[in-house]
Amino acid sequence: MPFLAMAPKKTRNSLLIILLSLLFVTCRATIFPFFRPPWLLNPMIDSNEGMHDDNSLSSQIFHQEVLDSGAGGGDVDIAAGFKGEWKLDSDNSGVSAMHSILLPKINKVLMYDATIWRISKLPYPADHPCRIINKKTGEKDCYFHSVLYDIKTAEIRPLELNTDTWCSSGGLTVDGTLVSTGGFEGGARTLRYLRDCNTCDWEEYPTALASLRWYSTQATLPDGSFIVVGGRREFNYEYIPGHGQQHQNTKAYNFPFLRETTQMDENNLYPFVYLSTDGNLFIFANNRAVLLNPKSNQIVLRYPVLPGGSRNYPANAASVLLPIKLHRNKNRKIPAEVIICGGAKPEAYGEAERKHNFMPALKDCGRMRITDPKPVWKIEQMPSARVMGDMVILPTGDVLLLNGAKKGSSGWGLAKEPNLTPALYRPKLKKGQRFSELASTNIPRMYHSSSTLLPDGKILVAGSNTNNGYQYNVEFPTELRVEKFSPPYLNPSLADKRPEIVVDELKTELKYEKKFAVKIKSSAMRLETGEVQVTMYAPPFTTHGISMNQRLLVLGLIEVISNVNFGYHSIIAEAPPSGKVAPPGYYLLFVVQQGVPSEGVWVRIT
Ligand SMILES: [Cu+2]
Repeated sequence: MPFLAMAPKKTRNSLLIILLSLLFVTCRATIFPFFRPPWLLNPMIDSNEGMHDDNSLSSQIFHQEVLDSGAGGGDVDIAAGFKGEWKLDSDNSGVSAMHSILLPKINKVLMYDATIWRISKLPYPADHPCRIINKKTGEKDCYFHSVLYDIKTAEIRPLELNTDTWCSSGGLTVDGTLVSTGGFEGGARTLRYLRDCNTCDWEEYPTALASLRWYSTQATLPDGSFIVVGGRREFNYEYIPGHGQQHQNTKAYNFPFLRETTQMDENNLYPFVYLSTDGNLFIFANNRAVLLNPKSNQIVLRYPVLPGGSRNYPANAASVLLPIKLHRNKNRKIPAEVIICGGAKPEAYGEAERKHNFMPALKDCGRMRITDPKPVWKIEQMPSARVMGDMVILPTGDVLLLNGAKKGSSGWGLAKEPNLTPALYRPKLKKGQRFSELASTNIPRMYHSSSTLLPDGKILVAGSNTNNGYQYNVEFPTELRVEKFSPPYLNPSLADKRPEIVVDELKTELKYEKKFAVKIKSSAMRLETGEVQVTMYAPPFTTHGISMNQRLLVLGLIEVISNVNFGYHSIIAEAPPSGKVAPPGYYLLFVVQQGVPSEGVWVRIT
C-alpha cells in the first residue's frame, strides 16, 4: 500500500477507516445477510453496487442507484439552536424596494418603486436632463426610481424609468429578460423590458397592454410566455408574448371570477396565480380559487372557500406553491400543493382607513393539494398573526415567512405592530410541528417591502414605505436600509458541512427529461441518497407580499456515486419533465446535503 504508507498519520487513519467501511459494505450481503446498514433502511435505495475494480483509493466509488427520490436532504434537523442571523447590508438602496427580483447571470437584484412621488434618494446628475411630467405646468421629475443592487458589494447602479411602475407585476423570459407589466396611470398599460446585463437599460412601451394593469399578477406559462391577471377594476386577463418582439397586445379575456370575489375594499387584487403541474392555472382571489385552462380559457375546477377572512390586496396574505417533488417515473401524476398564510378580515382596510381601528391580522394558514379531484383546505396556525408577509421557498424545500404586520392592512399608514419575527415552515413535518420562530430583526418591513432569496442561501430584505412619498419624520419612515437574513442552515458550526457544486463540470443548459450530472465537493466521506437533494429554484418577482413565479423543484435522482475523486461525489439527476412542471428559463440549482444547501448555480432549462 505505498499510497497509504506515504500519507501523514492522521490521513492514514481516516483512509484505513474508509477502507474498512468499504470492506464492510461489500461483504454485508454474504457475511451479514440479515444486517442492513442504516442507509439501506431507506426504501429509496435499491442497491449498492460496490466498488470499481481499481487499485487507487481515490477512485473507489460507491454507486447508489435510486429507485425513487425527491426525499432526503432537508429532513435533518439542522437548526441546532441557531435561529438565524440578521445583518445590515446597506444603509441606502437609493430607492425603496417596493418591487424586487434577482436577475440571473449578473447576480444583481433589481429594485424599484414608482415614479409617482417624483423623488427618491437618487437625484439625476447635473448634466442629466429632467423628465417633464406636465407639459402645461412644466413640472419635472429629476430622480431615478430603479436600481440594480450588487448582492456582493451593495453598490447600486441607477436606472432611468419613465413610466410609472407603482404596484406593477413582472417575470423573467427564457433569456432572463425581465418583462414588467402595468403600473399606475401612464404606466398602467405599459410593457417594459430590462435585459439581463450590467449595462442594459429599461425599454418601455406605454400602450402595449390591452387593459389597465394596476395590482395585477403575472405568471409564466409552460412555453415561457406570460398571462397577466386582473388589476384594479379590471375583471379580465391577457397574454403577453415571451420574447419581446411584439409590443402591442389587443385582446383581454373576460374573467367574471374577479368581479365575483371583489368587495367594497376589494381584497382580491394581486391574486395568487400558480402554474399547476397539469398546465392549468390555479388562481386564488380573496377567499376562493379556480383552475383555469389557459389553452381553452375555460374554468375546469372550482375550489372550496378558504374560511377565516380575506387573503389578497389589501388584505395581503403570504402564499407559495409548495416545493414540487419529482420522481423518475414519468407517467406518474405530479401533485401540487398551495399554502396561504395570514391576511386580514374583510373589513380590516376600511376599519383602519375610516375609523383608525387596526384589527388583528389573521393567524391561520390554509394548505391544499390543488391537483386532487376533490381538494380540501387543511388549516393550521402560525406562531403569530401576519398581514403583508413574504413567503420565500428556501433551497432545502422549507419555507420562510417574514415581514409584515400583526395589525391592520395594506395601504398608507394602515398597519401597526410590525411583525419582526420570521417563522420557518417545514412542510414535510407533521401538522402542529411545522412552524418555528427565528431570530427577530429590528427594522419594520410592512407595506411596500420585499424579500429575495440569494444564490448563497441568504435572504435580501429591503423596502417598506407605508407613506405617500418619501417621508422620514413619521412613525414608520420610508425604509432604504437593506438587510441580509441567514436562515438556520447557515449556522456557522455547519460551515464545513456545506457541499460545493463543481461549477466547471456542470452543464448549465438542461433539457426536459434528460439526466445530468452534478459533481460536488463535500467533507462527507460518503454521500447517501437518503441525505441528498438536488433542487431548482425559479427566481420570483416580489412585491406586496406576492412572489410571482416562485417555484422550487426537487429533482428525481438516478444515481449517487460517492468518491468519484477523493472528497468529490457525483449525483445523476433527471431534469424536470416539461414546461408545465418547470417553465423554461433560468433556475438556481442547489445540492442539499443533510439539510445544508450548497450555493446555488444558475442553470437554464429549455
Ligand atoms: Cu402598492
